[in-house]
Amino acid sequence: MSKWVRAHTNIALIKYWGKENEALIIPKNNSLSLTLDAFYTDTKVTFKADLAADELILDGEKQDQTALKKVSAVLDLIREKAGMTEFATVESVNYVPTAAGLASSASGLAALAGAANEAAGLNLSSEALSRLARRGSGSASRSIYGGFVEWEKGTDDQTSVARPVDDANWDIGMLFIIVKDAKKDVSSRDGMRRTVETSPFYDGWLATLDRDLAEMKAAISEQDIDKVGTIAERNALKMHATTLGANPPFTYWSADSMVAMDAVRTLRKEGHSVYFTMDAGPNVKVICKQSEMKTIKQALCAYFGEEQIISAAPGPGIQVMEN
Ligand code: 2P0
Repeated sequence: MSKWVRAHTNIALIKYWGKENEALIIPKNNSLSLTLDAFYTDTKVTFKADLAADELILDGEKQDQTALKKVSAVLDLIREKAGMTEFATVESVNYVPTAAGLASSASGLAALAGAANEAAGLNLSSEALSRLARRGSGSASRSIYGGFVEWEKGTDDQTSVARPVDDANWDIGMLFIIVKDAKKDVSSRDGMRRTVETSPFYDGWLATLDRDLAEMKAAISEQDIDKVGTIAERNALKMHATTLGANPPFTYWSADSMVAMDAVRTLRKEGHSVYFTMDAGPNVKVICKQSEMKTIKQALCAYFGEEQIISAAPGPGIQVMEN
């Protein structure tokens, strides 16, 4: 039966950057993220006998073929499993502050996997949903679960799957700094491919990941925000360094990203537990204690407008909505 399914976004503390297998979206490395409550996507899938192709209606507007590509990749797998041939209407609503410029593929494709499962009546396990979401967008595999989640790279379609690590029910949260000059010249899909193929720094990145991951898991089990933040920050900087070595080189940073990173360093010198991470865009995410979030946000208002800073707490895994 068609039902609305909600999935929240996640931000990686150990980044996914590069694919071992492009067709199956099997990554080069394990990644580890925190699911957050501030941004989410609601999606409903309806299979219809009279459709000649899948259609995606996002925030009330019908999307073009490019946007449909990832969606149909997931729907094709569902049709195959269910032995169905009908195309589907996918209705999706993104709950992301307007013009935030935040990627919604993680929450979007996770919600789609859940909604397609409901519509086809497949009753798939969370693990199967994570695998399915992965085939739409790698980071979506992690948004099936709440709290801290690890996506194990695996070696094939079956073993490349995310699993919950910790419910994050402790004093940790994230502030999103939405920088004004948001631009995205290079999609994450193209960016990671170019980096794997051409950056001499890519092997260096891969070489240090086992250590970062092991230390991150230990820090999470100790609920030590300073260790979590230190490892996340250095991991993000290494990921972004690989893009500078690519040919042609590129960066996701803008001048405002550097202002934000510097502000975080200044606050840290003043004694706060604050650390940053960044993804395939210029926005900066600040890891801090939930109990200190108001103070940190206020301090960041010296550099950015209040409307540019959004607070987030750890969020839940996917949910089937009752109406
Ligand atoms: C992450 N990113 O771990 C990393 C960090 C961006 C930087 O996952 O090609 O949209 O669909 O698998 O999942 C963004 O990449 O890429 C991403 P595809 P995806 O969150």
